[in-house]
Amino acid sequence: MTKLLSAAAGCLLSLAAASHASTTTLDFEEFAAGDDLEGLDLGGVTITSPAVGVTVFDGSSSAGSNSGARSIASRDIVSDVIFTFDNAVSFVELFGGDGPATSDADTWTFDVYDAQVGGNLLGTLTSSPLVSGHSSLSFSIAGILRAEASSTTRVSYDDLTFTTVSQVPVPAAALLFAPAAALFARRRRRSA
Ligand SMILES: [Ca+2]
Ligand SMILES: [Ca+2]
Repeated sequence: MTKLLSAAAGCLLSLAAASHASTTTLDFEEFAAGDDLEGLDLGGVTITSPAVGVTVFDGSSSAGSNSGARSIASRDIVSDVIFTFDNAVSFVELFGGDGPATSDADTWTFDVYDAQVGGNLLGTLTSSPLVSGHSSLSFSIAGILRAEASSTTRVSYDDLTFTTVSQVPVPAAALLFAPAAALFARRRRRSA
């Protein structure tokens, strides 16, 4: 019986240490051009542009898109767009750029931080100049809680992908284990 108990405990403890990675991509296709996304939690991430707000653009306009017919940007298309994650992510990728009818060469910068507000800069990347279309920048770094996209030219952003790694909390496993342990203890007392 004791061996059985330790086996059960070992199984639960290994469950407690297990991690589960889930990857989400937001392509913004479910929105209509002009939709206000400022401050909305889109399922694990909240998007903001503090001065002007974030909106959905028609991908067939000069804003362009990487996927489908929709992209996002700040309302003035030049202000920073901030992605705040509910939980730390270990991977984040974003596409930035504009439509095929434009002639300016766009570069954009992607910064990642270890806190939802303030914190330390974990990494920064700047795209190569691109006249039309979107280019991706990505990070594989543990503990990203915020990403910021910026450009000095008019660009839109599309196809945000992020991976959240969640740990099964030990207290939850302990709660599962506690009633079983009490039951075993009671049975042992009765049989003794
Ligand atoms: Ca899209
Ligand atoms: Ca351009």
